[in-house]
Amino acid sequence: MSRDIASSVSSWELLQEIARNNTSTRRVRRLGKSPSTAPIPSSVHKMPPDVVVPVLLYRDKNSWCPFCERVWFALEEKQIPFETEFIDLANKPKWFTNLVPTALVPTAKIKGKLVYESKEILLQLEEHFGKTLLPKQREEQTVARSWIEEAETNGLPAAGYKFLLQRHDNPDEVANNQATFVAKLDELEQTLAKYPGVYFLSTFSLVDIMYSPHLDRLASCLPVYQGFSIRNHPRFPRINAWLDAIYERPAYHRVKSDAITNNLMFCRLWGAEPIANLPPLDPTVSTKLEYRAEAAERLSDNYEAAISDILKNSGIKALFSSVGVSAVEDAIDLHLRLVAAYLLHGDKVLLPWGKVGTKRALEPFPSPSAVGAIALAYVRNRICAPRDMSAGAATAFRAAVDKVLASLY
Ligand SMILES: N[C@@H](CCC(=O)N[C@@H](CS)C(=O)NCC(=O)O)C(=O)O
Repeated sequence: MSRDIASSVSSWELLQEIARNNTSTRRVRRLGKSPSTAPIPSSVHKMPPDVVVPVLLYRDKNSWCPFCERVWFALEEKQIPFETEFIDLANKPKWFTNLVPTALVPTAKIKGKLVYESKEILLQLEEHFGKTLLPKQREEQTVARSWIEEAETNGLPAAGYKFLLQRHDNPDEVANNQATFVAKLDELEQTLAKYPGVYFLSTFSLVDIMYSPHLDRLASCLPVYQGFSIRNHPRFPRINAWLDAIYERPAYHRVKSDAITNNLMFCRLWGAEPIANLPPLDPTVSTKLEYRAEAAERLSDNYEAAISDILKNSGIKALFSSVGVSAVEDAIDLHLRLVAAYLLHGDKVLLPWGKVGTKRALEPFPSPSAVGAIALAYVRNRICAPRDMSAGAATAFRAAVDKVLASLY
């Protein structure tokens, strides 16, 4: 890294100030805890300061559980203020397993009453809070309730995940699983035709919320794990129009994961076998200033936790164990600031430029570029949406990391 670049990159304070002028998104810092930040519900400003928040949501600490996403989606749609308690599912605390008979998330305390099972929580939220997500007309409401049950029992998500996770050494099984899932999608396509408009019923409702986390994950991941695309498939025009409409909802933007998080999670948690590379980053998302500013704000607010995570988990520490950790930390810090600066200023920021085959002097040991390359390659895939930032911001972040990485050698 040339000296002039190192000295020209802004401080974290300045980067944060610029980022905060361009986004109103903020998170709560959770010092020393995992996750190190948590989103602030969009409705929290509605609460008078001395009133107890009416809903406590117990959810997974990766913020990736599709059943928790249903509840979070409804809370955001209904603008209910809530607090979150994160549960480590790999090591559930005793108080949680004593409290909840199923020991599963999501669980909620609604006005002090314990409710578990995502569907039950959604229905209880309807009982207690206005801005209903059930149709007002009685007949349609009866249909809604039966379709909510159906979403639990019709086996569509299970068929989708079975197909997704099917190993490729048995092509007949892959074909069978695909056929079963396609038949389920055909049924869903028919159901979507029953009411006018893009949603299941004549308005957006809990039925949409029951399906959205599962269909979003399956649509993101089946192309990578089975070469099967729901998106733009001519057989499923209504499902595609429905997905487009769900993606348009601001509340869904707050709770959804991006395609990279979804794909990495299936590999990490269930050992799914990819047959294609990770999908490209959508430039219509990664170039949006609001997402770029949010990503820069997240990074500038949380860089200390990011640096310690990189040091601990990327392999850098062992590689550079013979030199003091502070030089390594400085190099990581500099490259993260470069990413934040690029997010905020785009190509007005001069990136390092290549060193391959140049006559420039060799870098000192530890080479800042080598440290930066490892750190950036690690954080690119370490970022998890919406645990660390929104899906849009994560896409902008990954694109900025790619740009800086591509300039290092
Ligand atoms: N039917 C439940 C399913 C919830 C569920 O499976 N949650 C998973 C996380 S995605 C869980 O808590 N897993 C922990 C475990 O199995 O011990 C619901 O709809 O709430």
